[in-house]
Amino acid sequence: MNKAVTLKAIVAAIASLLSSPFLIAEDILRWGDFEEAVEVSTDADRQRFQVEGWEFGNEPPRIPSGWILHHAQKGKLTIVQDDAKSGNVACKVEGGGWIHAPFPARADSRVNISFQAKGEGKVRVMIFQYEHDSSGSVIQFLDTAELETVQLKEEWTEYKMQHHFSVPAVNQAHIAFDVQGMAVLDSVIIEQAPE
Ligand SMILES: [Ca+2]
Repeated sequence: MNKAVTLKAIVAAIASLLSSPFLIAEDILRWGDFEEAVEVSTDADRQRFQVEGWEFGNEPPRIPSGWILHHAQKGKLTIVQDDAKSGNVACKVEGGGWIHAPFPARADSRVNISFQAKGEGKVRVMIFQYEHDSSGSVIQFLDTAELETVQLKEEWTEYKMQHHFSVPAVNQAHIAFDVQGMAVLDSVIIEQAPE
């Protein structure tokens, strides 16, 4: 083979590898370690973050940055400092609450999901799926994907699951936890699975 052609092919191959967003598994959920929080001390804060009806175990009340407390499935949320799996804090949810957090999705791709949890009862893991327009507004709510319901243990346990985005219109998703009992959650990681 012509040397110049070979070199050109190698350069092209390297360039295409470097431009691939899936070359290195990257956590696409920004807030899975619960390390940052915002205060929701006033009625105005609670309205702004749509957490009316939720109870809080911290004083002043705080919610983990990047996470949404479900507007209808309310419970009690506490940022716990004495028992974290990663960093300094973890997130305790009880009283029937659901929490969810957004991450980008691509139709026909797969994501690997892992998280650490401990507590009593069960956690049902779901993926809310959406089609967004280019400004980030919801065009349509797509089917919610049920992943697994895991039984919680007293000690920290890592749970792993995978999701395939089979709905063609999907371009945004939320990982959602329906806590049936009491769960302390930490180290939620979502990575694009290799093609
Ligand atoms: Ca943490």
